[in-house]
Amino acid sequence: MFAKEFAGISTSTIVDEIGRKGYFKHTAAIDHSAVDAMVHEFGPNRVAVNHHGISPVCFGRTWYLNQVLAQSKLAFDLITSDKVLDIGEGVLGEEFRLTTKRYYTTREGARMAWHRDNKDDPERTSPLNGLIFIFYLTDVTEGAFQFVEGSHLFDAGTDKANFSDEYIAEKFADKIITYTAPRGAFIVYDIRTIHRAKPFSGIDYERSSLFFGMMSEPTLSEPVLINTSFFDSLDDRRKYYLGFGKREIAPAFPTTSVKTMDDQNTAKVLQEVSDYGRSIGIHLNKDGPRIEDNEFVAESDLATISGPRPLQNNSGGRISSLFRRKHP
Ligand SMILES: O=C(O)CCC(=O)C(=O)O
Repeated sequence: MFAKEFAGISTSTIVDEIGRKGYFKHTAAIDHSAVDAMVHEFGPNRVAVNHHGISPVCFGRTWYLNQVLAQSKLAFDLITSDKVLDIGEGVLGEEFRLTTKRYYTTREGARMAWHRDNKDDPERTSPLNGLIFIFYLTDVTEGAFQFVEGSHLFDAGTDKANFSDEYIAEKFADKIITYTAPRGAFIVYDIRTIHRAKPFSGIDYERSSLFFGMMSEPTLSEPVLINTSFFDSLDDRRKYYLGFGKREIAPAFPTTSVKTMDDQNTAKVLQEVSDYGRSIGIHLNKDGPRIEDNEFVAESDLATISGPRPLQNNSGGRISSLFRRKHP
């Protein structure tokens, strides 16, 4: 999966550069064929209604799929690769845990504040050691990763983890690096670095990336779901890294609900549900859904549809009647 030239760069070169500069980047870290195959494994970005499996969530103008280790074998192989783990060990020492991971797609209008990642509270940084890896999965011409060079080492005048655009522009304009690069490029940086994804507007463009982080602090991890078909054994280093048998305290990022969907996706979900509803005689009017009189599936038919035990009715027949509506 790693491109030849990148695979040939020694871990010590990468670790030394992170030590000196706070980051290391390479414009051709993974082959385009592996990038495309990974994006295919992640699947399309859409809100899946009543669907078994891992699916993305819509958070404003950004799609997130947090459980990448359950969804993509290539992402699993990359995140648990020797190359990644050796870099982690070189910078953080023998024990470090995967704290966060996500496949995400940023669309026009997405906004992210300048921030540091060494925090367990948006208002305060903490003395945490860690690294973030970002792999670009689309050619990044807009919405690129931006960072303030050297900011992992300096006091930014506040111990807050988030900064306003004005503050950064005023203090550090000459230190901002904007990392536009082709798909397959990557950057790994110290979590104390001040950074953001550059906002963009007025252009129909999407940026997709794989992002994951590791910290020496062992408890700040998000929940990890893994597809067990992706490996047949794991060594102790990987078991620790993935948090086998360990507790985690961070919620899966980002926290979402029906209210975090943008207007377009709310409309799409409503359309999908209302098209289906209409096809079985449920119509939306100004007072809410209206159910036409219709024929219901017999209890015995339901048993064959849903398995040996029909759904239990604990609401006076109304809800289970809905479940039993016959398809036209
Ligand atoms: O994707 C980027 O450019 C930055 C992402 C980031 O900082 C974050 O998700 O916290």
